Amino acid sequence: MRIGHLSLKIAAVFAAVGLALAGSAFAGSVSGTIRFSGKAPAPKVLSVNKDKKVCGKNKITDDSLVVKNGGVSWAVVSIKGAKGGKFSKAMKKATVDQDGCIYTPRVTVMKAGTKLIVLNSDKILHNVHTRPGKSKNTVANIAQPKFKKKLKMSKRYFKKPGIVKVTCDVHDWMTGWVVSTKTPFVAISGDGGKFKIDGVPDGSYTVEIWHEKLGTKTMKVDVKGDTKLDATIGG
Ligand SMILES: [Cu+2]
Repeated sequence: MRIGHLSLKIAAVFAAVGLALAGSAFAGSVSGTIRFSGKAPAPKVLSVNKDKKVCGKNKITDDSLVVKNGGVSWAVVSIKGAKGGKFSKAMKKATVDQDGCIYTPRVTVMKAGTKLIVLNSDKILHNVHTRPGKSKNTVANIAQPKFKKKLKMSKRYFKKPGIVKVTCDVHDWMTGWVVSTKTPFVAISGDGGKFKIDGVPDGSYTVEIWHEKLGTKTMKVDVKGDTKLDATIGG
C-alpha cells in the first residue's frame, strides 16, 4: 500500500512538471505557401503618362496580382489571438520608398500607432493620400515635394489596426498598402507565395489571409513547434 501510494505521488509530480513545460515555453514558426487556384495572369505593363524621365526609367507593371510558380506574392498572413511576441524593428519603424514612381514594398506591415516613414527617392513631387477603408483611420493627404526626401507620417493615420490603401494624386497608377497591426504575428508572402512567422506560442488559432485582389480567407491552425501551413486563395 505504502509503496503504491509513494509511486503515485511521484507520478503526480512528474505529470505536473510535464504540464508546466508544455504550457509555457513551447513555440515555433508557422510557415508555408499561399497558392493561387487560378491561372497566373500575364504581367501587364502600365502606361506612364507623367514625369516620364523618372517614372519611365523602369517599366511599371500591374502588381495587383503577382503569381510565380503557383504562389501569390503580397498576401498578408495574420495569426489571430496568439499572446506575446515581439514586433520587429521593421514593424516598429516601417518604411516605404517611392522609387521609380512605385511604392516599395507594395505591402508594408507596421505596428499600430507608430509613425510611417515615406521616402522620396524620385526627387519629384509625390502626394501621399491614404484610403483607410474599414480600418477607419484618419485620412492623410500630404504633398511630398521633390526636396523632401523623408516624410514622417503621424501615428494618428495608423492608430487603429486594419488595412490602409496608399495612393498618389500625382501618379494615378501608384498603389500601396499598409497593414497596421496590434499583433506581431503577421507576415507578407514573398516570391512564390512563401511566408514565415516566428515565435508563435503553441495553441489553436484562426489565421486570416488577405490579398488586395483575392479578398480574405480564414482558416484554423494548430501550432505545435514549427508548423506548416499552406493555403489556396482566389479562383
Ligand atoms: Cu507620385
